[in-house]
Amino acid sequence: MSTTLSKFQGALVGAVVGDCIGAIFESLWAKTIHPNKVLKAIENLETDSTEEDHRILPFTDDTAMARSVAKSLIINKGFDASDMAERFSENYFDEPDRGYGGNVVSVFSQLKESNYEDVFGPARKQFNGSGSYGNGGAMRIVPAALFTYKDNDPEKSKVLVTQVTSITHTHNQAILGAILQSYAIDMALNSSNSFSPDEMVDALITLMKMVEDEPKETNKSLKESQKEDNQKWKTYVEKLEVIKKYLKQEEQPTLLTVHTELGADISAFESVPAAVYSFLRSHKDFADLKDRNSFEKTIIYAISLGGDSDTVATMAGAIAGACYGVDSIPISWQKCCEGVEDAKQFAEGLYKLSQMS
Ligand code: F2R
Ligand code: MG
Ligand code: MG
Ligand code: MG
Repeated sequence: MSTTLSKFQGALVGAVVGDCIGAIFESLWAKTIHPNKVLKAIENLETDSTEEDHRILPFTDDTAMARSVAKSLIINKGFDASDMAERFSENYFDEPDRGYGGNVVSVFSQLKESNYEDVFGPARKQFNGSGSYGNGGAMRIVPAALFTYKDNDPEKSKVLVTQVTSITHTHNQAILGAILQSYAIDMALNSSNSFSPDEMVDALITLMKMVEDEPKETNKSLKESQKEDNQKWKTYVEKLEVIKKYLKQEEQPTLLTVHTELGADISAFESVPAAVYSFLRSHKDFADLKDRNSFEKTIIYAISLGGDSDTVATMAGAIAGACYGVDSIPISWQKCCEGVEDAKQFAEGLYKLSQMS
């Protein structure tokens, strides 16, 4: 298999296993989860996978929406807003119990009512016009990152990510979070296993500085909305600077420090940086996880941060899988997660498109 195809499959399968395994813990909304507890659940899964009638962990909304993004991009060979909106909405009405966010479901209803003609209107109207700042855009963005990989152009990537996200999420924090997640996946696709975490975070800071400094035409600006929300953090760049500081420390911060400073909740601003850090931090050693590879460490660490564990793990898994390739994802995990084979097919479809001129 070509390295690029392995990385495409790694990104999509990594996202699926992060979602399915992370979802075991999502409903706890814990501040942190002891890594031994996560490891125990994973060991049970690994033992279980040897049984013929082993259990299958269901995927949640994170994967359901990523599948729609992948299918729509592949079938249309590009972005078709109405088609993607219809897939999101129809999928939700077919399987409403996948654990969707509390408010995004009203966007699906309004999209259906408009017969997918007013594609961006319903999302814009959310939360009195400020749009959703949830991580629902970032959690599903991996197929868009794979689609724009061949262009090697952050500007093109940003445009597609903004379009795909804005069908449901128009708040700047949601869009910028999806852009950061997409840039991290793209860098991982372009990295070897021996990449430098310090250099990667510097490169992300450079890219996000450019994006965050741009004047915003639609919606409220990030600064305005944050003034209203009275949030402690101003920009994604500041969060990336915190990650840079962590990586330089001899001892990495505690889970609680990371949970508190970077966040691990349902907002994009308080979850995408945690996913990026989970990936970068797992390039280093963990005292208790010596026999686990960097992909496995990424997932275990991301879930241990607690909070929105399926979503932090799906985003971290996408980045790690894009870096280390599909062979880094244990077969036992792949066997136990719903939607892995489909993810491989979507990766092939996106890979074929990336090979066309
Ligand atoms: N929601 C969950 N998990 C809980 C499962 C509940 C489920 N009904 C069940 O028990 O079966 N997980 C999923 O939601 C996250 C992604 O959410 P998304 O797509 O961003 O949803 P939404 O509704 O747009 O936003 C989520 C909540 O964030 C708050 N919020 C967003 N923007 C806001 C704003 N501008 N002002 C105030 N609040 C805002 C609201 O509370 C929204 O309901 C992922 O974790 C996914 O796994
Ligand atoms: Mg979910
Ligand atoms: Mg590139
Ligand atoms: Mg979640």
